[in-house]
Amino acid sequence: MFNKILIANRGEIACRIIRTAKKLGIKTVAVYSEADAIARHVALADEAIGIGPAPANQSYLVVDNIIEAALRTQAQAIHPGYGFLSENTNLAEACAKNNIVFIGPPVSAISAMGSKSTAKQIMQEAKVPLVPGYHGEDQSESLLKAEADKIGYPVLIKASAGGGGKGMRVVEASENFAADLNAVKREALAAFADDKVLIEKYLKRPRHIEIQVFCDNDGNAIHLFERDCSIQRRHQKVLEEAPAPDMQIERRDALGKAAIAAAQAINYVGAGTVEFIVDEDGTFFFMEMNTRLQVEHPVTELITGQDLVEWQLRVASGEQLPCSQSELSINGHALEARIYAEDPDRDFLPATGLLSHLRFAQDNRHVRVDTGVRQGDTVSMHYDPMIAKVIVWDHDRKSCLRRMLSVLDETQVVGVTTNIDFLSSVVSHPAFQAAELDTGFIERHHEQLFLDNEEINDNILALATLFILLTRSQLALDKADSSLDPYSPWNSTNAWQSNLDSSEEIYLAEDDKEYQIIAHYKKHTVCLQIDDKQINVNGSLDKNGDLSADLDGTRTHVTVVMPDDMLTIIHSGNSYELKIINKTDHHADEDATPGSLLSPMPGKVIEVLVNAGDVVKKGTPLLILEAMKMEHTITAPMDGTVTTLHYAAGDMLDEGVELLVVEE
Ligand code: MV4
Repeated sequence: MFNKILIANRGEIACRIIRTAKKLGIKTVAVYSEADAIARHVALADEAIGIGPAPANQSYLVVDNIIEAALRTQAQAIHPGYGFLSENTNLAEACAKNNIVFIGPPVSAISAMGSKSTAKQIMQEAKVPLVPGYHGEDQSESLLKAEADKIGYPVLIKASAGGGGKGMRVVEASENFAADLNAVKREALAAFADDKVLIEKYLKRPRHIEIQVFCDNDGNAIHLFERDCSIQRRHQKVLEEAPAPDMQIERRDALGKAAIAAAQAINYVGAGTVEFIVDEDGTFFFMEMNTRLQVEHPVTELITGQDLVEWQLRVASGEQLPCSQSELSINGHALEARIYAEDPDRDFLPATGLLSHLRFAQDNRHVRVDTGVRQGDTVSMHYDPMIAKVIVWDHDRKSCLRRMLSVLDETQVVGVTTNIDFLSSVVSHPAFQAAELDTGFIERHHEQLFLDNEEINDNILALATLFILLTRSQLALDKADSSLDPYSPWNSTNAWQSNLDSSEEIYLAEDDKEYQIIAHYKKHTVCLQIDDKQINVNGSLDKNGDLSADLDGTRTHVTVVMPDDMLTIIHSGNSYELKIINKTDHHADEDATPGSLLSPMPGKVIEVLVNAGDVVKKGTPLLILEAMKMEHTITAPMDGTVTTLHYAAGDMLDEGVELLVVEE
């Protein structure tokens, strides 16, 4: 086994790998960009080496910098995690040249799976089932069209070099074939500099089922069952579970055998995932093989009781697989939810910002939270916006889902918008509960999954006001001299007494809606008047800032975070944001220039689609922005003329800057 390894990654996966290394007594070296100097993965590692500026292509993606860090610290092996250089043959080759072990498969296996059509060719020879289709060398339009006609419509045209859903088009009928083919070729050439395509029968409601495989250097190969990853949005997985609901034993066995055949066809070594699409009748077809450890590996760990990173380290150091196929079995059910900094109501626009408050459920036998951030860290525009993976285990699927909902309710993030409520909507949806899973789930149930946020109600206003009054009287008490108070400093009765028989007005605002609350101080409580309703309130603040409140005799417990004049109340999974309005120096926000379009996030301008002077219609695409692997199109808010353009393709921008102006 190694004495010291370097982790060529960041975030939760770097932390995850360090955890197992520590367990095995292996020293760890972290690498970090300038944006990550005080990141959690750096703090957890034994040593850490800076490898360059924040943009990944100047740090985490620079092979030479990673190799140099490993040589300098005398790390014997490099674990690439997922993403970044994990499926990059240059890193694997550079490792070999420098006598460092690459914790991953052989270069030949990575290359073999890099092209979709090569992969399909190999799998066909290995008798792994493929979607009926064409993946040959002849790319003439007439031949491709003849193949499509033979398969029968609808067909799917895929870019051979594609991935992650880029460069794909469904052709509904023969007469559309030529136009769709040209569109895919154009996209593929622009995105991958390679316009080779393949054609497949289009499956209407496929499930995404993948098999975890593991191979060692002695030719042993086993599988660790399946994961169902059908719940995706824009080809990004959102929820993953194991085992797949309703999986028959015979089918699992057949999938496992096919996955092992796929791995052995390319002389695989280490952890790999073979992805299949499964038709409505259960027929399965090879899709692609991922030659790395996957984000969703924890669900497999929870149902098998194995540590896959430990397996990777053992196999990479030359040991045989830790157990045989017959020693593995499925125990219970596991579900993973990916918590992202993003806004589901704005088409999952990535969000950035300071995590001013962050609280996760406690890890235990049923709950595991894998994260790379702590309270006070920043989600920046430079990397993937995933905040954490929440993974739960229970004896059966129903209990597992119930537990996930309660763990999501306990997850508190203030400072950046997240998908937590959206995840809860998916998990509680009757179709998800009934395991009606396929890759179109989110689109099909769109209406019900994007319910409006909970409305602010009188109780929330009362809780906010109570928190403000208690915090303020606490500050006054602290000032007065806490040593004079023999009782708890949070004793609220004392606080009220100084204000006996007086009243005051508190103003709170949500967006442009303003609320007035009048607080009448009584001997032991405060009576809050909100419109014509009265609520008697009392309560106290805990050490961690949580509020225990009594509203007309009903006790509730909420978390309140108040950096400056923004107040966030987190109450059983819902959070409410209110601004505290100071009436004495209140200025109306200055109106932005009409027609001025602001950048919704920090990012890079990919393309400017209009020129100054162009006449545009409401909804005309004007400019394409990219941040954190996602593209966003800015469209005209009304009919008008483009008068000012501030940026060109390639420019980097901050959030909130004026991009261009459209005048009526
Ligand atoms: C398909 C398909 C239907 N029929 N192939 C999307 C990403 C790429 N890796 C494969 N994908 C698909 N291939 C045939 N013949 C539907 C998809 C697909 C999909 C697959 C897995 C997970 C999510 C998906 C979302 C949309 C479409």
